[in-house]
Amino acid sequence: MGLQACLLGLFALILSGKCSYSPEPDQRRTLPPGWVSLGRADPEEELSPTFALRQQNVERLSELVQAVSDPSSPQYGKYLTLENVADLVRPSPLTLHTVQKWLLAAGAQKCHSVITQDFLTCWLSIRQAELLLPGAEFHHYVGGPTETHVVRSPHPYQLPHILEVPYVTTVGGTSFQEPFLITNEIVDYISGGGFSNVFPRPSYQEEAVTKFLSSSPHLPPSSYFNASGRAYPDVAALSDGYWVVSNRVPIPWVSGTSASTPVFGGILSLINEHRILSGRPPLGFLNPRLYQQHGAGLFDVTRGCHESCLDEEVEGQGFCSGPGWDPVTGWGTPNFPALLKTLLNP
Ligand SMILES: [Ca+2]
Repeated sequence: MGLQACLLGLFALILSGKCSYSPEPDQRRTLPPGWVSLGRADPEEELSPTFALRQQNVERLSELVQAVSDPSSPQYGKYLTLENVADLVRPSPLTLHTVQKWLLAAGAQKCHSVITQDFLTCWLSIRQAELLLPGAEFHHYVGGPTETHVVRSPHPYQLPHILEVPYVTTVGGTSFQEPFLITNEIVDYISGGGFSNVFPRPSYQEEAVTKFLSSSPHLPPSSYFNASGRAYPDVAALSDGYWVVSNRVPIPWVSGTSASTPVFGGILSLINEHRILSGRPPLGFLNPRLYQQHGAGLFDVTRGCHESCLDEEVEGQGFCSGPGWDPVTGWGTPNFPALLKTLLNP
């Protein structure tokens, strides 16, 4: 009893009318390498899932995010306080009442929220949680570098909430053309990239994506991707051949965009440090600026394709990189001195 467990996978996404209240169709349901199942959870065991509540004024918030992220706007860098955001997005009394009533009726206890009131965490038994979320069946898993214990449902479940997360900068992967030398970067075939089935294309991407779609000589068949969706990645970084040192043990040849993403995040943190030292606000949501600047400060990756479906029609052929933005490496990989220069002001 009282096992601390958390649920991070409670994503209910808007899927253009096809599948309103279920997880994204390509959500991973197989165990990642290094994780093992310990079997089904005891029905009387307790867990504390977190629920995302529908926010208010999301369109207004979107306009404000656009204004503070757009270097040509007088509002650029003038961020809202958490209290300002809370006043704007706090779920309506009806939403709060409906969700609280739904959870309390299921037996949820000791619920607590956050300042914006758009997340609610409650304690439930496994039995209650499985009744609350039709389709769910909770199991114990253990894995990862620190042998973490988690409780997850390997089966999809229904959930009457909506959560939106399109405000992220996504990072693709590259490898060196000659793997044993620091040479030009080309596409790492494992790089993620393509088009969202969930989120429409944001306005800041319009020019870059339209240009790519009209000029790329190697597009997959149009039935294989949603050309009007939010395209990704936005940028890229090396994702091949890292040495990771964990508990003083060096592990060679670590690869993947889980390596390139923190590299790009670290570089942006360094740039933010320079901005703060010179009296500027941090960069905030980068994407509008990134696309307005057409990849200034980044090395354009123009060679290589990533892998796609391994079926007879496309035989693994995904999108290919090319001059300028592409849905494999975005605008390219960081050239730190140049990127710092271009992102330091205003
Ligand atoms: Ca490119």
